[in-house]
Amino acid sequence: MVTGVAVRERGVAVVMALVTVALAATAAATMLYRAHVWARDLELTADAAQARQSAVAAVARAAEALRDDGSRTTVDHARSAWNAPLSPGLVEGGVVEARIVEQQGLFNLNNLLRHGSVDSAAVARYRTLLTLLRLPVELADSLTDWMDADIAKVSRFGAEDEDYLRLSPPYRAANRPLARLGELARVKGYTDEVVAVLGPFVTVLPDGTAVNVNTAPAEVLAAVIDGLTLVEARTAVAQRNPAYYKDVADFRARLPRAAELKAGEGLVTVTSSHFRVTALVRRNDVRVRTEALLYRAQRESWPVTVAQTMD
Ligand SMILES: [Ca+2]
Repeated sequence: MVTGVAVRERGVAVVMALVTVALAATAAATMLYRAHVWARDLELTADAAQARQSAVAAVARAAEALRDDGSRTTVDHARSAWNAPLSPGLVEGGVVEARIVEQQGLFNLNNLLRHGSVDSAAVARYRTLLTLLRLPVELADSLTDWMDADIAKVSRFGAEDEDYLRLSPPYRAANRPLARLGELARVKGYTDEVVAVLGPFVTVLPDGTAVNVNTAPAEVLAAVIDGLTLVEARTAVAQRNPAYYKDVADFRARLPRAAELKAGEGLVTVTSSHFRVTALVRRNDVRVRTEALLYRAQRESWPVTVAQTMD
């Protein structure tokens, strides 16, 4: 005869067994899930590692393209072989979009210093560029102060430690050449709006670089060549396509009012030594973006990586 107590005990036992089974199932599921997540993490780690390798390979491929073109040609212009996208699928292990962006058509902000001292002629050219871009010329003062070694303001529009230390969080002026374009955001007056207008015309390279007249926008040409108007600079830009400037003498000869205008010695060139390489690698769910500044010392030499970021 089965008593009520026995039924209850059996019932409890059944429930316990069910709970145990359920717990075991949950534990198994959890372990499976963890194993899955772990495997996924491993996959992601492997994808990320391979994507980074592909990004490094893309930069090496760009360096090779620059060396190849440099050893075959004597001039750099918009239709140079390096100015084509490096085709996707070039590098194993994912989709790669890579591109070489020539830098010497741009106004090098580090030219404001020459061997560590302020180059007032270069600052004047920068003011011209700011004017042509309809930006406040006072931006030249705050950038000069940011870069010059001293802590005395060049004008009331400048800014040094005393100004930046009042900010929250406080920081100091760099008092050295710019390390990267993004640094402008720390300089007085360089708002997002200003940088959006200025950015396409400027670059950050080691000091003392000349502007490539075959790649520079009209605004940059008009800024670096004393007396050249923006309209004349636009004509100079139109003239180089399809017939690029073969050398500086060719450029000078084809300038309007050639006799009056001085394309200063060392200020302009028809070749480029500095190139930025951007590469985006996609591999499954992983994305890796790299940007490298390459310096080609001689045309036939292998470019060296001056700076590189990867994220
Ligand atoms: Ca300073």
